[in-house]
Amino acid sequence: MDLSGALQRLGEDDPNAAVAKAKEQLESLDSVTLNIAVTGETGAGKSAFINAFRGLGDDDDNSAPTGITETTTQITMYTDPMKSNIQLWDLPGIGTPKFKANKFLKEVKFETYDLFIIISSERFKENDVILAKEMQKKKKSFYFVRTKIDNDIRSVAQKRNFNEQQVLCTIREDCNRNLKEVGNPKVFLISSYDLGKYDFQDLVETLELDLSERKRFALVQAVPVCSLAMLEKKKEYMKNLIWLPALASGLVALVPYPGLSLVIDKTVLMAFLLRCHYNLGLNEKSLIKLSERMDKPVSQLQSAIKSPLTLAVVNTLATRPCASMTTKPVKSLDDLLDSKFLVNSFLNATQAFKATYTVLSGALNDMINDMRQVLQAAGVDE
Ligand SMILES: Nc1nc2c(ncn2[C@@H]2O[C@H](COP(=O)(O)OP(=O)(O)O)[C@@H](O)[C@H]2O)c(=O)[nH]1
Ligand SMILES: [Mg+2]
Repeated sequence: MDLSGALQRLGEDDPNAAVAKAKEQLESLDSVTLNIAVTGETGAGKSAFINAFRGLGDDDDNSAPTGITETTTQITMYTDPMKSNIQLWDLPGIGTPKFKANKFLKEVKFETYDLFIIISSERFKENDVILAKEMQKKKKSFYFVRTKIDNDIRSVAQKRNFNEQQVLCTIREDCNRNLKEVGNPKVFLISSYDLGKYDFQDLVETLELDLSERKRFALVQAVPVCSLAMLEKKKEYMKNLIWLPALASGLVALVPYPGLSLVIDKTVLMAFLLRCHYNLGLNEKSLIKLSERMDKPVSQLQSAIKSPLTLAVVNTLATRPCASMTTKPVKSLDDLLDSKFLVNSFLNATQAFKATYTVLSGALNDMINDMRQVLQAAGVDE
């Protein structure tokens, strides 16, 4: 995209106004909230699903307590400290004494949520059907998730003639049989302990289609990078965003004083790169989670990060130096960006936009490639 394309996209002729608008849009990305309600019987796997969605394990700080004896009787909201605009609500099941079926939706204030996820670890029951029908009446979006699929697979994996696809197909049919009254909805098969497998990607893609553009972005930004396919999805979203920081960083550039050449506002670029790095799961905390989940040393994952740019970003944020970085000095992000812009000032806004856009595209590609290597080093998708 070039400058005129970016201006067109914003619907703004005046470059100065466009820069301000681009900044505003960048900031507003995080102001849209997405409220996801998760309900189902006690023990169905609601809390584990919420933790997985937030990229947490069940034993992490701030994770939702899980376990057979851990009955959710209160509505609890969970969020990610870095993405607090995504709110996951752990709702008690419809059948618990506190929430009678017919009053359930009213009592949980159903208008609060963008969508409901109805979870079961077995067949869907009468309560699930009653709830879904109530939501249909109220034109509320809901999705059925059949969880703990890993258990189902494990229990039959030793059998002769084991065929995973066939097992999944049988579970799906079994679920559908009980949901006929709701009009044969799609059932998503999931393991909260391995979102990279089964239907999690499909669930995210289905939610995407049903959400508004801004909520869709919030969703994709929030989900953990659990597979190469999810990484590709995130890449598309981030790529489509580059024109915004490229434009917004021109604040200084586009209000030149006579005799003063144009400069680029690096703080905007850095903020964008840090956002990408976090969304792609390259941050320290995500890498540690991934290493635990895949049972690989975190140093092995960290040493898969090779590009100077990603290393600079990681280093800017790291609370302690990474093993892979102790051997060679890492350039600071600031210096690195300076070296990417061969000239520090530009004669016109079109040039400045083009240069910034190119630098950001390259940086995003570097980070994507690094994360791909990290996933491979972790053994994801094998
Ligand atoms: N194997 C496996 N166990 C799960 C999964 N989801 C939940 N569990 C287990 O099922 C039990 C109940 O889960 P929990 O999330 O506490 O259910 P909740 O009462 O609906 O919140 C816990 O012991 C979890 O560890 C899953 O996807 N796979
Ligand atoms: Mg629970």
